[in-house]
Amino acid sequence: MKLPLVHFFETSFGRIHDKHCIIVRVDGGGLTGYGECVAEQDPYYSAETNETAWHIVTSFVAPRVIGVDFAHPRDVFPALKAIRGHNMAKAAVEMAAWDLYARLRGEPLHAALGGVRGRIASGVSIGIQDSLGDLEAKVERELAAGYQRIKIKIKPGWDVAAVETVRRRFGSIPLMVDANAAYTMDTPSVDRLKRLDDYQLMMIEQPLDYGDITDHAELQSRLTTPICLDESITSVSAARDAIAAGACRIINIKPGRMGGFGPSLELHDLCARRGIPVWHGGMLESGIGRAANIHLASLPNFTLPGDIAASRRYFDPDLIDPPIEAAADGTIGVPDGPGISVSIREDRLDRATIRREVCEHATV
Ligand code: OSB
Ligand code: MG
Repeated sequence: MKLPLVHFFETSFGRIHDKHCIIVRVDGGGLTGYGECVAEQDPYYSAETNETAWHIVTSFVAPRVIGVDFAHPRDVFPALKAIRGHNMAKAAVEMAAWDLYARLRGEPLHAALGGVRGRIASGVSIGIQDSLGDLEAKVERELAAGYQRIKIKIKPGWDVAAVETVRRRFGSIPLMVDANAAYTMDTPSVDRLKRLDDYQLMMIEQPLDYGDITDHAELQSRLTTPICLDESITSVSAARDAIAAGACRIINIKPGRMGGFGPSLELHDLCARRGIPVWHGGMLESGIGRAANIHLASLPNFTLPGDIAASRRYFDPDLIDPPIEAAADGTIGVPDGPGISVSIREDRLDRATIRREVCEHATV
């Protein structure tokens, strides 16, 4: 799919104006499940792209799931073990399997996942802007809409002044920053991050490169602000190692990055046992992926507001109708219909589609 974004989104990786994604549909037992692949056009946030995900899903994931009986969707991720990496490709199919499973049982996805709350706390992620004035205007708008925390994207040169501007204008609001791996352990870089300690941020998300667990641990020992890892946490064992090393005090869970809901549930439980709070990340999902995320975010250890916000911040119209809305108190309701529980507008899906492929059970 290619969907125009309501506003451009800029991170330390660059600026995008359209969201490209793959929507996976799985048919079984007379019903259909949907999953959204969160890979991007460029291999910057992760090594995967939409092209690699297309290749992996059609050539390697599909033959391992089509016509196979699974007792539970938890069994899908382990069945893909021979395929190394490519978590986003795997997750798109695995999450569609969870949706299908919940629909076949006639229950909402949150029930299948073990959710415990009827509303989730919503925050927003504000990209790098053209000016500090634009940033102030954006923050003002999101606070007025009721969102419970503000995250701003940072990079060297758009960091201390941006945080200073927001703090001076809006006071002690719940505020955090996301560097998307833009900093290093060089002295000037660490000095910039250390200056952020003066602003009572809730956390600094992924300051260093995705593989640098040891460096994150060293950095955390020098900062009072908690470090939250995003890009680095691509498996339960990566999380175990990061926590043991003291590389983070908070973790953000994105099921796409983990390979699906199965490994995300394991990560959620691991963090709960280790006293690590989690929140649900976002990847500019359409209403289909966004709905799936809402169900996962209803689990008990999602104690911090996440990056799941209203559809209208991203797409107008969204692929679903009605769109996802946030209430004035900055919460989003967890829907109670079968599966992900949103109605997909097939006409909009068709209009946004730029490529389609049907994979079927090989008849020998
Ligand atoms: O690092 O959390 C991130 C978007 C695309 C890729 C990576 C990230 C993000 C966001 C946006 O921060 C979260 C959202 O609003 O969906
Ligand atoms: Mg992030």
